[in-house]
Amino acid sequence: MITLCGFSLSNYYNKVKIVLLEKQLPFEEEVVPFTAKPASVYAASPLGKVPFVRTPQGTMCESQVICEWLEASHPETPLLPKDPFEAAKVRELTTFIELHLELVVRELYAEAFFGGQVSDETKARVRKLLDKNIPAFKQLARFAPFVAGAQFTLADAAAWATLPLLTMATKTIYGEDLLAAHGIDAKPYLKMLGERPSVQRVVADRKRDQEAAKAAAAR
Ligand SMILES: N[C@@H](CCC(=O)N[C@@H](CS)C(=O)NCC(=O)O)C(=O)O
Repeated sequence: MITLCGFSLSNYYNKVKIVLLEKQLPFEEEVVPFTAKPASVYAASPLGKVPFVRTPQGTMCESQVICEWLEASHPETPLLPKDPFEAAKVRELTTFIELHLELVVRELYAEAFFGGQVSDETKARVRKLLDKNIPAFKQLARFAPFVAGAQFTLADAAAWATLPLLTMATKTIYGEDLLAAHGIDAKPYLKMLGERPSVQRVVADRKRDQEAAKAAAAR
């Protein structure tokens, strides 16, 4: 049995969870605290980041590595095309989503979501990168109807986890949704993904955990 470790507020955790659900693999979940993580977390994930998995063969961290391992070990529900070139194109798009969008916009999260502050210098630097990287992503993305083409792939799990955060963070920090500003209307695409049972389960679990955290904070 696979144990997915992390928390439901994490976009990377939810990406892996969607892949597990899409593949209809049995798994358990283990909640990892935000702070004061026990040594067992660092033993599995040296930077203390989530998600990571516990498996009968050992532990593994880095969400995309986990997704690739799930794909290779359970090819019966494929989330990558059979053709190596087409599969590489899906990986190319996933890399753009995570490296050139998520990792860039992540620098805004402290202020956009967690009540912290981000310097004007960082905001300007991130803005400049996003103004370059979003059109680059647009060039590769297909939305036909899935982000890499006709089939749901690993790239959709990444896009579902990232695009709403990009919209929310840039709206809060710059007063405009930079995806929309660069001509990407992700709403119909995200609505379509929202109809999938895998996504509905992830959204419901996140809502449950957010409400429980709110209730605990009010106590
Ligand atoms: N490249 C990593 C990124 C994971 C990541 O940044 N996770 C965040 C939660 S979304 C985290 O654990 N942050 C806490 C920390 O860095 O201590 C992956 O794909 O798994």
